[in-house]
Amino acid sequence: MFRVLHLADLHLGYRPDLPAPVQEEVYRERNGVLQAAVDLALDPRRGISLVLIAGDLFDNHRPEAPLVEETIRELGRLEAAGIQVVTVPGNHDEITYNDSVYRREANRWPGLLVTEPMPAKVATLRLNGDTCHLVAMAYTGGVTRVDGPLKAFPPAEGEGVNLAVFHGSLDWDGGERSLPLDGEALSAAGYDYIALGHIHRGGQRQLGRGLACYAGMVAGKGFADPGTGSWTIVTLGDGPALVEQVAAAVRPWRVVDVDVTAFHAPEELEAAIRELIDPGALVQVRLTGSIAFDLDLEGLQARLGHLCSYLDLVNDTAGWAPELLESLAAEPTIRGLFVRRLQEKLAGAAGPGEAAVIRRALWRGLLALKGGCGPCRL
Ligand SMILES: [Mn+2]
Repeated sequence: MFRVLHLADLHLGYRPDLPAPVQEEVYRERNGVLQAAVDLALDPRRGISLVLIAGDLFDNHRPEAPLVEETIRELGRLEAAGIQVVTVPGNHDEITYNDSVYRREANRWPGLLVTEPMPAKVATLRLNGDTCHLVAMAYTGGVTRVDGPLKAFPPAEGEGVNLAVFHGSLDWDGGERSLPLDGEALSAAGYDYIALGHIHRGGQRQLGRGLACYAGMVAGKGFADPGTGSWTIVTLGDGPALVEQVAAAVRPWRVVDVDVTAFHAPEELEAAIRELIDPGALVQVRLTGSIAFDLDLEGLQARLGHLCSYLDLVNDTAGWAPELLESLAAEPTIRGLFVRRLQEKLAGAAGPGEAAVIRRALWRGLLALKGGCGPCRL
């Protein structure tokens, strides 16, 4: 029996889309994820004997020199401690290019660097007394033969544990730039565990007698790609593969939707947002529904922004509440006339695009008529 730390999609070197100085902070923290992984693998209580990196270790094929040095140093710590390490290039850090980090540093890359352009047996390892056969490949543009999902996988060996490592997609829809893998062919090959990279949210699937698993990206890249916040540790060699997720100390990216329809005053909304802000996190609050009061996003940002690492307030509301518009339309004032005119236009709008423009005009116009709002905040 042996244990594996399955890593994928660390995307070292990625700069998140954040304002300075929080961008620099998050960038440094994300790059520290490899060191944290190595510390975890070196912890004797974890009993790890193999570390797999299933692609996209770096965010691009030519990472900055200091980051490359740091990475080689970290992987070298594993090697020095007798822990095997296998690196498979991905699609962000593709080996195809002449100046790819994996071509330039191949001679001193710690452990096994996979360079075979098609699925191949790359090693037989002894891990904690067990024999482990390893199949892997490195997608190489112009060399890897791929015209649809890949099917040519070498069959598993009869004795020992059979492991495969790929950076690719089991559910390829033809649109995305990735290595497509055929699930049935992988089932038929008979591997015990298929360590995958590419799908950042992670996930598992039974394939024949084996288990295919996306480790997922540990530390997030942004609100739309928030990361899993956990490490993937696999126990093999004694029955079916057993996957454990262990919490990682990374800064979370959180998205929360707040329906503003329920609130009657700005103070109520502000109190509700204050309640749901997670202090250590990068937080996006998406406001939805319809609004019964003047929404002052700048004011909210100024008063609440310091409560977390970063606060992104997004106005996804449909506009003013219908009851409010009805009462405004009934006013014998210029504002009443304005609302009535725009409501007529809205009723005759040619399509959703035009309706959205009219709602925006209504929004801006009403704020301007209230006076003092200056250039619209919306
Ligand atoms: Mn990736």
